[in-house]
This record gives sequence, C-alpha cells and structure tokens, in this order.
Amino acid sequence: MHRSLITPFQLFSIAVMLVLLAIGICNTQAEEIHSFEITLVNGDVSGDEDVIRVLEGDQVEIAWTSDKALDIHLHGYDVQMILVAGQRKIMSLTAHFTGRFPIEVHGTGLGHGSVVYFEVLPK
Ligand SMILES: [Cu+2]
Repeated sequence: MHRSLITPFQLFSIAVMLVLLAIGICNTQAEEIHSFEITLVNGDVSGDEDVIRVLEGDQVEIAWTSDKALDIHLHGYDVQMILVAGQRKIMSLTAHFTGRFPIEVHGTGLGHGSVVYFEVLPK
C-alpha cells in the first residue's frame, strides 16, 4: 500500500502557515515611514507642495527647514515645534486621526497662517 509523505492535514497546515506569513509581511510593510521634506522661506513654503497626504495609521516624518526662527503648529494633532534658522528638524507622528489639519506658522509677525495641510485619508 502506498503511503503519502504528506497527509492532507499537513498540506492544509502548510497552506495556513504560508497565508499567515504573507499577512505578516504585508503588516511589516505598513509600518514603513512616510517621509516629507518641507522648506520654509520667510515663513512660507518654498515649492508647490501644500498638502501632505497619508493614510490612517501611517508612520509619518516631516522634516522642516526654515530660513527664519519660527514655531510650527499642526492643529488637531496639536504638535508644536520650534524651528531654528537653517536647522533641519523632524516632526514624527502616527496618523491616528483622519481629516484635514492645517499646519500653521506662528511667530513670524505675519499672523497665524496655514502653510501646509496635513491630510489623513481613512484606510
Ligand atoms: Cu496654530
């Protein structure tokens, strides 16, 4: 009588493990950091990127460089950072809340204006 080396149950177990492994790999990829680079000149964004768009749950890093000392303020998330002229600073956060949030510049004497929008789309 012929005896198979792998039983149907073992084959099924291997298939289940492969599926779990695939899901694990996908989850790892979701953990990647989404990086953005924003340069401020005289309190305004240089270049035409005025929306930072990410997905809910994303790990986000926004690198800021300014030619002037000023405060930046991400509303909704309420993250505030002080920028020193010529010094690159990184704002790290997890996009927990969906919506459109203004990032404003304080302390330029130019008022309280939004320079960039942070947009988090639902997953
Ligand atoms: Cu503000």
